Amino acid sequence: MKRPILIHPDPRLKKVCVPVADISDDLRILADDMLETMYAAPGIGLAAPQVGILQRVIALDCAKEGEGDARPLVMFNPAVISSSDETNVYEEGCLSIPEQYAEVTRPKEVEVEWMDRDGNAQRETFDGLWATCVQHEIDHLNGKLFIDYLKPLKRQMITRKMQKLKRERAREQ
Ligand code: K1U
Ligand code: ZN
Repeated sequence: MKRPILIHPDPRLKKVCVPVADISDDLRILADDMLETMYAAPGIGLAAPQVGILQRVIALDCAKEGEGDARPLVMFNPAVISSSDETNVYEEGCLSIPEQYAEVTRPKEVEVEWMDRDGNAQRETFDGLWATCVQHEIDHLNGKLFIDYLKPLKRQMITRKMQKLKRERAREQ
C-alpha cells in the first residue's frame, strides 16, 4: 500500500527516530509499503519518518534504469561505520521537499551496517549515488534534511516555498 509522504516543514521530520527491536510482520509491511511509495513517487530512497513512522527504517534503490536489474534495499537500524576522507558533491532532492534541489558535499564512500528483513546483520561499502542516498536517508532518521547543509537564507527560501505549497495543497482538498 502506498503511504502519503510528509512535506517539510513538519515536526515529525525533525525528530530522532528510535531503533527497531525485532523484525515483526508489521515492520515487513512497512518495508513493502515504503518501497511501493518510493517507486511510485518516483524516488531513489525513502525514510520511515517521511511516512510518519518514527523508527529507524530506510528503503533505497539507486540502480540506474536500463543498467541492469532493480536492487530494492530495506535497512533496519542502518549505521555508517566508516566514511572516506574523499568527498563528492551531488545535487540532491527530497520527496519531502518537492522540486527543490541543491548541491550537498558528503563522503564519497561509506561502509554501512544494518539488519535486513530476516533479522540478519549486513555490512556493505557504497559509493557514487548509493553512498549519497544512504547518507541522505540516515540523516532523515536523525531529523536532518539536505537543506540543513545549506546557508540559512537559501534554507529559509526553500522552507517558505514549501509552506506556500502546503497551503495550496490544503486549499485543493
Ligand atoms: O529521501 C528522499 O527524500 C528521497 C530522495 C533521495 C535522494 C535523492 C537525491 C540525492 C540523495 C537522496 C529522492 O529520491 S528525490 C527524487 C530523485 O532523486 C529521483 C527521482 C526519480 C529518478 C531519479 C531520481
Ligand atoms: Zn529526503
